[in-house]
Amino acid sequence: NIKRVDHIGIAVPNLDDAIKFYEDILGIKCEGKETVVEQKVNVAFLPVGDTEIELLEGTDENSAIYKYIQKNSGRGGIQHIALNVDSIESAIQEFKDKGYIMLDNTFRYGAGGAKIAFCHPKGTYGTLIELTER
Ligand code: CMX
Repeated sequence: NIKRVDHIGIAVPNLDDAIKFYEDILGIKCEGKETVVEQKVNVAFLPVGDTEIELLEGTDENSAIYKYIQKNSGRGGIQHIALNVDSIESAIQEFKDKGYIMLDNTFRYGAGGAKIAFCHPKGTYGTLIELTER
């Protein structure tokens, strides 16, 4: 029951610098910012068609985003792809039944109040996949 790519999560060292690049060079407007305390991220939303680019800056050194950027020579890059599902609870159960390693056994609330759950990149050919229900 995956309907579309909900968003692409891009880790950046500095949120405002990255927003400036997307707005001034690519002409994609930032339509909001939010801090998600539980995920230790500052997020900027840049809608493109029926999907969104999500720029992510870590709020401290324990943030998954901060670690990801450290591993990528300080530059950042695509950190995750989020897929939109009808029911996150049934999607989590279905993935687990099929033997996938879920990082979240129950959903959490992420940016924009969406219900989210992550699949470990080891079981997904190297891409961190986020399931999202809006
Ligand atoms: N995409 C693909 N592979 C990744 C990855 C990513 N984003 N992050 C880490 N990995 C790989 C590492 O390269 C490593 O591979 P090797 O063992 O082959 O070297 C492996 O996964 C384990 O990495 P690690 O450094 O030991 O583990 P981390 O402590 O960095 O944790 C992960 C990795 C995915 C478990 C962690 O980032 C996580 O729990 N992510 C889910 C939450 C999250 O990403 N939140 C930020 C976004 C929040 C939001 O969108 O609101």
